[in-house]
Amino acid sequence: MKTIFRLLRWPLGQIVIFVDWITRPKIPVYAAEKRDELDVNTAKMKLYHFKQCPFCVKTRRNIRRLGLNIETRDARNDPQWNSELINDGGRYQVPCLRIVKEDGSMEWMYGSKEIIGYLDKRFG
Ligand SMILES: N[C@@H](CCC(=O)N[C@@H](CS)C(=O)NCC(=O)O)C(=O)O
Repeated sequence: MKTIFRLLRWPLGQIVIFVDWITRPKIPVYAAEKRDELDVNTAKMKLYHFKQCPFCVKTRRNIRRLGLNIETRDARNDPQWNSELINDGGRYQVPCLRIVKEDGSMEWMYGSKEIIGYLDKRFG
């Protein structure tokens, strides 16, 4: 059973990516001033993710819908992001949003629901 799931995981993940691609939300266009303000704020955020993870797809779609530029970091394939997520974040789970706060401290926010709720509240 485990082997079947492993074999199906990749094609299913590709289907998720394809469906996401054909139904992508439109990126809103902001006035230059608002765009700059958003970019300054989101420069302090990084999204640790897996390309095929459905929770990450959901989170990335929300980021796109809000028109945010948040750097994504592939925590499955890139050893640096993988190790940062585990050692600094504390858990090997994606999506995870790393936020640099006003005082310079770092928050590692786990869970698609929490991340989407936070971004909606802050930028929606
Ligand atoms: N409740 C979490 C679930 C996240 C989750 O299950 N992520 C999976 C990938 S789809 C994960 O991080 N798995 C770790 C692993 O593969 O070891 C959310 O909504 O973000």
